[in-house]
Amino acid sequence: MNRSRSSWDKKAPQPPVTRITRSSSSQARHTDPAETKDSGPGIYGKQRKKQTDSALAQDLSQMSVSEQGGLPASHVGDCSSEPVQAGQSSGSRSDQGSPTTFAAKPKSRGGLASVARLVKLGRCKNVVVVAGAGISTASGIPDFRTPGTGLYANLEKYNIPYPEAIFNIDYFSNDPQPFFSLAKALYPGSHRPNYIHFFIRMLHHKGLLLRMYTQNIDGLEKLCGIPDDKLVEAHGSFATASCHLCYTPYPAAEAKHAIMNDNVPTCSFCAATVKPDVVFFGEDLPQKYFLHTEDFPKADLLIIMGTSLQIEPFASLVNTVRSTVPRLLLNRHAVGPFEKVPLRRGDHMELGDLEDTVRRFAEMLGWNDEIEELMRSQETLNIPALISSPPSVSGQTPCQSRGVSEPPGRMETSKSRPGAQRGASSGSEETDSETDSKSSVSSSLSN
Ligand code: CNA
Repeated sequence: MNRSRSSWDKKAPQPPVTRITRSSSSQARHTDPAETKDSGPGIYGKQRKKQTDSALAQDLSQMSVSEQGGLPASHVGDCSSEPVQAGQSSGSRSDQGSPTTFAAKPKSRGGLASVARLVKLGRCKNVVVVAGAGISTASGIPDFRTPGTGLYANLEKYNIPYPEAIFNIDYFSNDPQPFFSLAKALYPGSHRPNYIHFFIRMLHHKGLLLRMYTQNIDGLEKLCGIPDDKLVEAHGSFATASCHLCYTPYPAAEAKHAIMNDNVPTCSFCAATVKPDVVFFGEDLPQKYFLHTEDFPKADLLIIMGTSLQIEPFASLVNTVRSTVPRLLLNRHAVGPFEKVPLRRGDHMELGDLEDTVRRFAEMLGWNDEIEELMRSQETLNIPALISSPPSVSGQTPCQSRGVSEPPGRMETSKSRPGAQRGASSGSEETDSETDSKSSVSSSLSN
């Protein structure tokens, strides 16, 4: 049994949280913190029911049932100015027999303009962005759950018993090949940040971004220049790698080299399989994730973009801003608390294609030209690779290094301790040198 799962199973309340594992969110999806009393040890230190991977499997099958009954996502996406049909929303619970069933339709209330007005009035100076795979589909990276194009709909080639097995740490321990096959497609290097990433970078440039919390593992936030101190990669990234068993760090470039060449990188300390520090189900979230306890109470605007809010504990973050704080959902369909009717006072959503929506938002804010200029200047630069080429170690491939002793210091990392920090410091992979949010966009990019 892995260490995370065992802590999840405990019935007794836990001491103040020091570590959190990734899980699906079938129970907490619609709940505010105050409503989670019956749930087991979780981010609020209250009892939370055990979450299993099969719960996610159930969610996924329920979702496909609901999608059959509704419009395809592409059609829903055409209705950006229309109220979303609860039964048409691929993420809606209303047609899934869920206890949280809503007869009425969540309404889009011209929220984009209202929020743009607040920003222009200077009322939003601590903006928190919560993002998911939907911000990167415009870069050509499929998300998980979009019917037809999402990774979960296209997993036949990985030969796995159920979709989320690909991110299950126990499954990986037994057979890393399915994840490594997927990793080859996801490894940073072949995709570029898109308009949405640069919009968030512009929020930072304007001095308004308190923090971006992303579930994405594609590294595009960093590539577009969002500085590390403004970014929480809650589900890790490919920028570092380590042994999945003893957590001994492993050179990320060598891990990439091995995986891209269909080899299995192995730990030089215990010979177990090395994996990129992407957070699997049942694994700890990075220590940096806990910044949310400071950030969310401070936020004066929350923007939620391109996520189905299905993965806990990340999904519940959106319920932790103050009740007076406006929340703006930009997505193809209503998700999480935005499926409730009526919407919470101060909640706004704009449904449709995310890139189109963000462009309109940027135009309302008068930022479009600056973003375009930023993107143009970025195009002329060679985007630095987050993971550099592996150093040549006397012709050895990483796989051949099995059994080679490491310097003793290599074991002295936080990762070798239970509940230790995972990926909190992204260390040498940093690309960002922008520390002054007011600095010139072009000059910071040319550095
Ligand atoms: P998800 O569950 O696939 O949800 C994505 C959401 O974005 C859905 O609600 C979509 O409808 C919406 N969406 C997708 N494309 C668009 C678009 N063009 N316009 C508007 N809305 C759109 O993915 P989540 O991020 O919610 O789930 C979390 C998982 C996904 C994390 O653990 C990630 O590691 C994982 N993931 C990441 C990537 C990446 O790094 N790019 C890719 C695939 C999966």
